[in-house]
Amino acid sequence: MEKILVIGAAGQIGSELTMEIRNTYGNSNVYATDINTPPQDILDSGPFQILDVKDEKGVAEFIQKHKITQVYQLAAILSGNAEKIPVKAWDFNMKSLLFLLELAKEVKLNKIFWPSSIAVFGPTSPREDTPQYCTTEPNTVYGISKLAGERWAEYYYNRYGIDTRSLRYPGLISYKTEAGGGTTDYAVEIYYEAIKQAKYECFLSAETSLPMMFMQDAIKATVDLMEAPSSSLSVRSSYNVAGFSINPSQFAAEIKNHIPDFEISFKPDFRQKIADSWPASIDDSVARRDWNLNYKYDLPTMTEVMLREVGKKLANS
Ligand code: NAD
Ligand code: AKB
Repeated sequence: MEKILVIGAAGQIGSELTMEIRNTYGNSNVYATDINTPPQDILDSGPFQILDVKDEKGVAEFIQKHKITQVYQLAAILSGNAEKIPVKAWDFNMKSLLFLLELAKEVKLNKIFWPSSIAVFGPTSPREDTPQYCTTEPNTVYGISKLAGERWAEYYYNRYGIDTRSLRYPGLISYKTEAGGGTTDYAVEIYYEAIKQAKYECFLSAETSLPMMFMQDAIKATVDLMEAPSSSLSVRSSYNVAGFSINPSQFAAEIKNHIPDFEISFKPDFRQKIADSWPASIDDSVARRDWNLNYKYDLPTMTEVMLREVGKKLANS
């Protein structure tokens, strides 16, 4: 019987991933933790505890007390926020992974999931169809920490046999929980502002293409990777996952199909430089080959769901 710990369960990914894993493994076997309170469905459906990942002793005790066999470590400082506090962000993003990898040597964890990002790529990586293996010279502190994390995850797999699994998520778009301080957050905000006031001022320029993915597809990819037999995984750093490539003008055009008077304007800020250093599109062929990565949503199907669900949420708030 697997006992699963989710660290960062109140966040954009954690709030949805926790519920999905509970459906598979049973509510009482999935322990949600965070320093913030998660959505009501997580509180109602299974165990939740306030737990700070920086409290290494507390996390170690929790893992031993509940006989945890798998950990999803989602807490991190994302790209936009990290640029404001570079050294703190490096420290947080690294320590929260490394101590867990060290702990896994002592307490036998069957699997660890830790997300990486398209931020591991930089201005010297190919910008279109960025391959699984290519030059990775990120110039953001977030990207540097994700790249180092990938190297450590692979190192612990090779040296100690710890079953580490990871995805390089693109920008994730969802309606349940707000985005957490990244460069791709505009792709979530745009739906809220479209419904609230039929206009949006975008912090990236009109033609800035980035890879994006609807949360449902990201959750499915995560679960599929975690369920895949260990022997089929050729990548222990982190797998490229692509989603679809899209820019703010294209988002606006699609939203206009539903809200004809929607207007977008552009006022690029410090996040433009981050976006310019990232891939516009990703080659995910290695993940497709190894564990059959696939997606259901594109821009039109995702937009339909986003406008409907964000609309309901705003109407009830
Ligand atoms: P988020 O900021 O929405 O969620 C992170 C959660 O961690 C929050 O609920 C926060 O309260 C919690 N947290 C913060 N400090 C903590 C601490 N000290 N102890 C315990 N919990 C703490 O982030 P997210 O978007 O859900 O991202 C989760 C992971 O996925 C991160 O590693 C991020 O880098 C990665 N990722 C996210 C995206 C995306 O588009 N959302 C893309 C690529 C990679
Ligand atoms: C961010 O913008 O920081 C994240 C990511 C792509 O890692 N959404």
